[in-house]
Amino acid sequence: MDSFLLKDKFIGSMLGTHIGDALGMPVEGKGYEAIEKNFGEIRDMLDARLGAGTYTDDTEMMIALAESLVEHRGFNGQDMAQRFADNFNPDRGYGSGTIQALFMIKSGMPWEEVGERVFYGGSFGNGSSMRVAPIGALYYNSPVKLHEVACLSSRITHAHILGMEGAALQAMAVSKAINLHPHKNVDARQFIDDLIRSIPLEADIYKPKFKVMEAILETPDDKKVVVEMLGHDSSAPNSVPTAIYSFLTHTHDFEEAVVYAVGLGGDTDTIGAMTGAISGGFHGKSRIPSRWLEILENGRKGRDYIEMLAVKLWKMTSVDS
Ligand code: F2R
Ligand code: MG
Ligand code: MG
Repeated sequence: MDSFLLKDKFIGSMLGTHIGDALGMPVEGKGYEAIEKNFGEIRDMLDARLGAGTYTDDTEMMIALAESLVEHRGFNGQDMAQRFADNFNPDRGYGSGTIQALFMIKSGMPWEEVGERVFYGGSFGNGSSMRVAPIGALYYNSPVKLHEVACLSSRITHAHILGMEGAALQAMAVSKAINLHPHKNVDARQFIDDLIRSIPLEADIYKPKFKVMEAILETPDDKKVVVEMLGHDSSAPNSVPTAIYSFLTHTHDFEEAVVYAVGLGGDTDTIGAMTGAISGGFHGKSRIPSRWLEILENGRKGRDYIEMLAVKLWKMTSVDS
């Protein structure tokens, strides 16, 4: 692939996370009917929490994950755990299990021991899936390494098999999107088949979900069916497939994919962030609406900083390959 297209896709995937997160943040927890009734379609970033265009835990954790990959030129568990804890701003809105994990890390517990203590056996929340865009990018041409690092990064806070498989699926979906040419049509069934084949799925939840997804590919407008069949809550099994579906039913346009994801209601910032990561990896930054890029928060660790991290990851792939 052309190196500058690849760079655009790395940036698109990480800024896509920020955009989906910020667009969905003001309506997180609301149902699709309430969103429709009160806002119609959400196409512009609303003022809530820390302001219009600001990010939540989804992007804050993605930044920490990327910082660690860049600093160590790959995975380092103790460093990544420490960066999650150091970046933690409770005002961004974190899940209860992840807060528990971050306090264990802050207390000095080794990273390998933390994840399994959350919910006595590990969390299957989507907190480890929402942050993996940098792994999907860095290992876009190394699926075995991608799988290994996605699972290890999940284990820090989400050691449950469903949490780890969710993170691996989301990272693999980002990498597959990066590998596709943005001007060519995407074969949704092929994408799903490739995805399932790329990840050794032990738990008996994701494969049936992908079968259902194939069956409802033609009916995205029936939000009731989509939400009932795929889910929209903050567990990984009820949100990672939903994000992949949002991308696959709207491959022609980044904006349409993310607006659709947020419109499904429920965990809107996170399903928006994961859809934005996949769709941004497919289209690249250059096909993301400028009005969205311009409104993103841009302080010390904001839009430009995220772009700089994406560029560093892209440079790592050209040096190492
Ligand atoms: N937390 C939020 N949003 C609400 C913020 C409200 C806050 N009061 C505020 O306004 O500031 N969003 C973020 O949380 C989600 C990611 O959650 P994460 O990091 O996975 O957390 P957790 O707690 O580990 O898992 C989420 C829920 O899943 C259920 N669950 C997970 N594992 C379980 C297990 N083994 N047994 C039973 N239940 C389990 C629990 O209900 C967890 O709370 C994202 O939406 C992000 O945006
Ligand atoms: Mg969030
Ligand atoms: Mg959320």
